[in-house]
Amino acid sequence: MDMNAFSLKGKIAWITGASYGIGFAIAEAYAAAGATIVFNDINQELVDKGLKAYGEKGIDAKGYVCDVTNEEAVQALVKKIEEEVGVIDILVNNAGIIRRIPMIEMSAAEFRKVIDVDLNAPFICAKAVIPSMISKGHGKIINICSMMSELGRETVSAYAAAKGGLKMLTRNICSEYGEHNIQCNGIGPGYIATPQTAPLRERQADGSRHPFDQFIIAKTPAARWGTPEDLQGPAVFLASDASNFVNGHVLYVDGGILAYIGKQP
Ligand code: NAP
Ligand code: GCO
Repeated sequence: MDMNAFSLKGKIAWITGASYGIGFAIAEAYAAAGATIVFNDINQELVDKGLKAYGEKGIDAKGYVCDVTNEEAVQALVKKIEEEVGVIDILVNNAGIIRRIPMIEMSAAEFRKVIDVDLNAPFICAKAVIPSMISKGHGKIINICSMMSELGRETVSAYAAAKGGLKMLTRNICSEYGEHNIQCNGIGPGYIATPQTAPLRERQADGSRHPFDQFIIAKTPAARWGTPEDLQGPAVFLASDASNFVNGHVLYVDGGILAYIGKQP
């Protein structure tokens, strides 16, 4: 086998919401594999934060302000990227939000906001890049799914509905555009230590671990939270030619959570 199949040399990768966290880690890995990095975030402050962070890693990333829920803005951004950088070969739909609210206390507006960012926006961004991928004869779309693409839990109804939908959007893009040599797959991270999960890991007043932290440790065979770096290898694989016959799949990178009933208390 030619191990260059795992290289991203000469490829342009757009990772949404990638100023920090999982998106940043994936972009860092893609740069190491040879890709040109393009990212966006919701405001200039975050984009500047990202540009500084990429620069400190020696990565010449291109950063843009764009709200991925705004189809007009996304269409304009893709056109600008194609003019300034080139045609996008790899799209990672990473931008996301979560609102942890019991369903009967959640407003419809709050529910819609989560669906808008976590499901509608991946549709909008994929729709914006697919035509040029078809013209170019290849493309990779990677949707960042979740344990909640498979499981529910209290207070995350909107997020689970969105991430479950994102799994099916992944399968549908595969179905509709696979004949154009476009592969659309998902990554389903387990519980990863990022700002998004920080509230679930906060130390208690007495210095003990957060109950949810202890719960996740007991539910994970690896007996630890994941790190954004744990996602880098799977993300490079799904963006590379090494996965050209992998399509419509969600690769769970969860330390074994989905396979495990959990350690007896
Ligand atoms: P994060 O810390 O919340 O980062 C998400 C990024 O997306 C932030 O920079 C955020 O900006 C940005 N964003 C939010 N709304 C946006 C919009 N409308 N337009 C553009 N950018 C927007 O999340 P993370 O933990 O790195 O997770 C990244 C992805 O992985 C998300 O899709 C999340 O659902 C998923 N995920 C996370 C975990 C985990 O355990 N951390 C596990 C499974 C899946 P702001 O900072 O302004 O919000
Ligand atoms: C939560 C967490 C999870 C993680 C991730 C798990 O409140 O349960 O935020 O949803 O973010 O999605 O895969």
